[in-house]
Amino acid sequence: MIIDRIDILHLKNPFLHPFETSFTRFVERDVLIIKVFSEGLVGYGECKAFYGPLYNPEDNGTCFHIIKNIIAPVILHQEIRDPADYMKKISFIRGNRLAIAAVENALWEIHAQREGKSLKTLLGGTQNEVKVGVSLGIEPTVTALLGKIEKYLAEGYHRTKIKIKPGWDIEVLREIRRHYPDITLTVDANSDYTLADIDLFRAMDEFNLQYIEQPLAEDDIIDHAVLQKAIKTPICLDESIVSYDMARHAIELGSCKVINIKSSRCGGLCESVRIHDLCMQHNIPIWVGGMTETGIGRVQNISFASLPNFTLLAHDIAASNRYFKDDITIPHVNITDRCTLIVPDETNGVKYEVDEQAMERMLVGREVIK
Ligand code: OSB
Ligand code: MG
Repeated sequence: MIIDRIDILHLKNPFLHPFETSFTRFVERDVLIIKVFSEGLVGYGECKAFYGPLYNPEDNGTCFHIIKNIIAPVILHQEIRDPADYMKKISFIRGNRLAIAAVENALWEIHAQREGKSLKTLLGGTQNEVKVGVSLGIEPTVTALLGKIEKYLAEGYHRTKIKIKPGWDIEVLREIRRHYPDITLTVDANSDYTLADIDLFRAMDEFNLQYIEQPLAEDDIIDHAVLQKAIKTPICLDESIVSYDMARHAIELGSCKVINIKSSRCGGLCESVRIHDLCMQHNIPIWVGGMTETGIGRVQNISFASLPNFTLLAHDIAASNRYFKDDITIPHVNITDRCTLIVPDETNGVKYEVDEQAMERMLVGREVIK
């Protein structure tokens, strides 16, 4: 495929309700959509960065710079055989994986159109349907959080994850378990604790959590290994797993028993399929994480979640209406009555298209690179 043009669309899609984590309170999805043009075909990739470097070191500003000034000059008007060839051509770039992944995801879409195959088939997906869980933000009161839990349990979500931060943890869990002793429950700390909190995590063992997600620093796998040895509850790493090698090191060190794979965080789907395969060899359960993405990213996550080792755990790929009134795919991402998502493939007729008009409604800026 010859790359003719790359547009970077800056959109803002308001959240139905604010989403609060240990690192910020989101009120909208402020996002870059990468639109790649190639010989009459178009592919879209969602850049998963946020308005600031809050979750990992990148943000929309750094991604815009890397895509416009570093990646585009290397691939524009060049022949790119496939996404793997793209990864080779930009392999001189250190870090900046969200930016690399945004373009990689768009190239996968063009590649799929050229091959006449679904993304699921190209990635080696085997499942027709995947299970979803919900991620719930920090609320002003425990009562408000219990109301949210009730709402999403009624919709059938297979796992409830709550965001925690110092001061919003043990007591909240105690209240949740008093009301819901048996639900599948997890917590996500987004790196807000240190090894000094080891007793607090020991105390969490009594709540029968499926896993504790990213308790310690985003760039740490040493302290996580110490913590994992001190507690019974499995640690699930999110932020720390940025590559195949980090996953390999974390598994070797015993830093976690579960991994959440976000293809964006790991520089794209090529690298993420390798991490999937590695975890399968080591019996490490995995699930697909989310970044409150728009429909474009959500649909690509569904295809990735169809790979064979994604069986045990529910994914953070909620329905569009978990976060948004408006979305940029037709149809919006909707869950089935079993709270699953059907994976688009060549045979089942499930198809999502990008809603250009919806993108125009949300547009706050456009950069055309050619
Ligand atoms: O840590 O998994 C996370 C949202 C934004 C940034 C980081 C995370 C999250 C979520 C939401 O937990 C997952 C989703 O529903 O998209
Ligand atoms: Mg997380």
